[in-house]
Amino acid sequence: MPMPRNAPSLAIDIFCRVIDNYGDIGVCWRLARLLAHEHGCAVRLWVDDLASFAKLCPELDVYAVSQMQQGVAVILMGSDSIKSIENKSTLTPLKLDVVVEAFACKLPDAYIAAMAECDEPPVWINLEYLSAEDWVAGCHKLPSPHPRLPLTKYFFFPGFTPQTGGLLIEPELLARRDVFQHDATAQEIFWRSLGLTMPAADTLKVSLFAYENAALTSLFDAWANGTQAVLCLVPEGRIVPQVQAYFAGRADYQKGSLRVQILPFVAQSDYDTLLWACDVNFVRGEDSCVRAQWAGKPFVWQIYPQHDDVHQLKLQALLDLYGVGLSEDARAVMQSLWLAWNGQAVALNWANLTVHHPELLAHAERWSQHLAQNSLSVNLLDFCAEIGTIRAFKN
Ligand code: TRH
Repeated sequence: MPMPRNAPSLAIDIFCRVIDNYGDIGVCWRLARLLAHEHGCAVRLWVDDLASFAKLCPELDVYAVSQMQQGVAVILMGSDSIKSIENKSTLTPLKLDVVVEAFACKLPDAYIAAMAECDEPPVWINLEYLSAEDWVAGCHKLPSPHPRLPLTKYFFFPGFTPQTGGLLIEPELLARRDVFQHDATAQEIFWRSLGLTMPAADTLKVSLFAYENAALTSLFDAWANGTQAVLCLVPEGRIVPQVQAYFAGRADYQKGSLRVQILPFVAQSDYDTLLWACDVNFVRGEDSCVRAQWAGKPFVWQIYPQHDDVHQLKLQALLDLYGVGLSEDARAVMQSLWLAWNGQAVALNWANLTVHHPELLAHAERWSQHLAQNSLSVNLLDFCAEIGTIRAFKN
């Protein structure tokens, strides 16, 4: 476990309610570790679903009401912990500096009341979902005064431009990625850990983390019928039944040029290596989408579907931003592949991606370097300092 760079300076509570899948806890767990390890904060992560959390952090004790994990205090948000908040014994001794309410998950009423009674109430942040849409810059850092109590909540928006809160990134992440990508021995060890030998240099290696997807058959057909060998690695999850149906009982999961391997879901800190090792990554939701961008490889995003198709606007917004600097042809390839993978009536043309892969690869690397200038954890602590109600600040 990395050690904090300095002694703890800020006490921070993060609240997370798991709505669906792993994105909510994925973002909160990553933020919690960053604040603890890199900024020396004393972090408590309050979460209502330890079973989902344990998929990302296998060492977690799913029966413990409170426990330390990797330098973060993890507290189960259940009746017992709420009672202890009502006694105020949990809140006051820590002299909390910052409270992060992730994705408007709604803090317990007793906790809000206790915050209002503090001599110096903590800075209250609502960490929002990630979007590349233009309106985000205008809403980032907006205050929302509490209707009754002397408290103000601030909206904090992650994003891709300097006018937003940036993205979660660990220091040295890109350097570690580069070392791995230039180290054949480390790569061999990685492939062996999956029970595979290192694929031949001309094999296209793809990771595919996805929800159910109607375009899967076209994609697999394109790979199976193509001339290039494709090794597709599918982390355990919602798309697996479709993969099994595609191979219709063939245990070897091979068809033409395509070979598929299902992988066990790994700890969050290990998922990056899979993305670094592949030539193209299919990702979903929010956090895996960001990690694919740090991998510096071409990626295809399956966005979390929302009602009224509002997610399609978010999808297009990232496509527009990401596409700046690409040739028109390469941009069109990305556009059609992403739209086809997200249920729009567009033909899925894989061959075009292969043609433009070198350009897309160089672009992905540049994009990762560009985004890395804007760290969410640094921005978040700077913002708390700006508000000026806290006593000690980041390192
Ligand atoms: O699981 P998701 O689909 O989560 C979604 C989105 O976050 C969406 O925005 C949100 O509204 C919805 O949930 C409720 O996708 P996401 O965000 O990529 O989260 C997956 C997490 O799982 C991420 O932190 C990476 C991690 N992961 C592992 O730890 N190990 C693995 O093997 C894999 C494949 C992923």
